[in-house]
Amino acid sequence: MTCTMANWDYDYLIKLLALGDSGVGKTTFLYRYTDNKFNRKFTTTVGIDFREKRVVYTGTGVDGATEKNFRVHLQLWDTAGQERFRSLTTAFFRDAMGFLLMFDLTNQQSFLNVRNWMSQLQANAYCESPDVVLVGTKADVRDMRSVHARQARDLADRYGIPYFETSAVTGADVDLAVTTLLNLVMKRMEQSTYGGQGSEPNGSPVSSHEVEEASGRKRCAC
Ligand SMILES: Nc1nc2c(ncn2[C@@H]2O[C@H](COP(=O)(O)OP(=O)(O)OP(=O)(O)O)[C@@H](O)[C@H]2O)c(=O)[nH]1
Ligand SMILES: [Mg+2]
Repeated sequence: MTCTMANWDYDYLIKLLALGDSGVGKTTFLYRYTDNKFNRKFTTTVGIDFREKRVVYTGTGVDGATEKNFRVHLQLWDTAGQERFRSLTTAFFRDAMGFLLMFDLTNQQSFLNVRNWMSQLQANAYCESPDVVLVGTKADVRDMRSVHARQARDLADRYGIPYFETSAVTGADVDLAVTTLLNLVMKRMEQSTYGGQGSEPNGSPVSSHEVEEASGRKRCAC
């Protein structure tokens, strides 16, 4: 059987990366986003992994005014939260264009650690203020919640980044969090393309041959 999506051309290859403590739900979130399914089993990520998805982004054309649809190939890097993989995972920060910084709404410590993850990002990402979306996971587990929405929103405001509360069980706001991050990244790219600098970040338009599948799980050889 031929997978027609595998042969699509695309205009942009966008690399997003999920980070946060072990167990906050990075793998489960990405699985919900790409496959629209929930996985209850906890299998900790070893090192790094990635998933892929094709989406359409509506932006502006060359004149900076006309609306145009761009085919975007999303590469979603899934990092291990465990400390022992830290040097490997932070090495991947440099190549990513946007970040899903996740904590578990039922785990106060994972929220306190957001500051540490942010420092890691500032030290290792493409610039000191990369495009980041803060994500509070497991919003469906209401009775065990230990992080108040206001606390999280205050922190996100301090960093000047959007904040979403998501559930991989119900799918609530999973798409919205990724789409918001994609929009930030694409806006930045449009600015650098049409804003006078004439250069693009490492997400410049690419041809389809670099990608094998439109959706599904891939494992890095590292
Ligand atoms: N109820 C509920 N459980 C969730 C949700 N997201 C993740 N989980 C559960 O939390 C556990 C850990 O999820 P993972 O996605 O494996 O966590 P991770 O952040 O990838 O962990 P590492 O790979 O070790 O960094 C699993 O048992 C998931 O089923 C959610 O939104 N709601
Ligand atoms: Mg994982």
